[in-house]
Amino acid sequence: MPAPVNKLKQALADGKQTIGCWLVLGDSYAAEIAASAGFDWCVIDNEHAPNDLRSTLAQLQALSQTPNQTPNQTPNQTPVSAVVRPPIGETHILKQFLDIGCQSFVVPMVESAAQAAELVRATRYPPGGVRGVGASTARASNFNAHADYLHTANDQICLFVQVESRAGLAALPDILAVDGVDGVFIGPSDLSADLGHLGNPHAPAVVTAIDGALDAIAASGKASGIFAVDPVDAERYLARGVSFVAVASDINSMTTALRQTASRFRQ
Ligand code: 3PY
Ligand code: MG
Repeated sequence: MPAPVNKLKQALADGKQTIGCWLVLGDSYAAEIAASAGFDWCVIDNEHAPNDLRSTLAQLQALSQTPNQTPNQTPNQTPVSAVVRPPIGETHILKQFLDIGCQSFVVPMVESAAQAAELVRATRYPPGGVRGVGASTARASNFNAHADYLHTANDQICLFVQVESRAGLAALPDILAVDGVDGVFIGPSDLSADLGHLGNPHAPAVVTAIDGALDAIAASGKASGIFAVDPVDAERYLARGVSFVAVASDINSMTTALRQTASRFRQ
């Protein structure tokens, strides 16, 4: 049996637009709720959330077992796609996430084609890559039930690299030319900081830079992604054709709902 087909990679290759939820609570119970809410994918964030290998594993397990089911609709028995954001794009960190069964990644702070190429190699077995071979004892191969895992795993990896700095923007054309990079994800918060507008991703210079980057990504034929939990931003980016839009985060949804309810009954 081969490695599981990566539905997200397939959808992006088919030119589909997808929406997702960022998981920053670091909690598998919350992941289970997000998994059934109707998103195409969920990102388990290890960069800006209290996650580690074990909490990521618990969330991968929750996501893989929860049918996607929006209220009052027939369940879509295919589980939501799981994506991991590592704290940083290091080969040994990616190796561990790969072995616990993650097939899709959003890697922060990529600033050169060489760095992007190294990430491609980190996520692929030799001869094209440097991924360590230990999957026979790992969840990735369903504990060796996927007998053809080693020879089929490379084709099911979906890799987004994050461009979120001036250096990343300058290297964008070269990054887009790297074989094995499925898409480029823009991080508006870090990008605005590096452009001199800390905390203001809506500054005109930032918006212009983001739009220019999205145009370049679209022209390359690769998938584009962006973090846009403000619904006005999300609608704008979806209308622009962005293919991987983070339209929600578990913490954002929770804080918004709880604060609204508290404020309503406090009055
Ligand atoms: C950013 O906005 O910097 C991000 O990385 C989004 O998660
Ligand atoms: Mg960022």
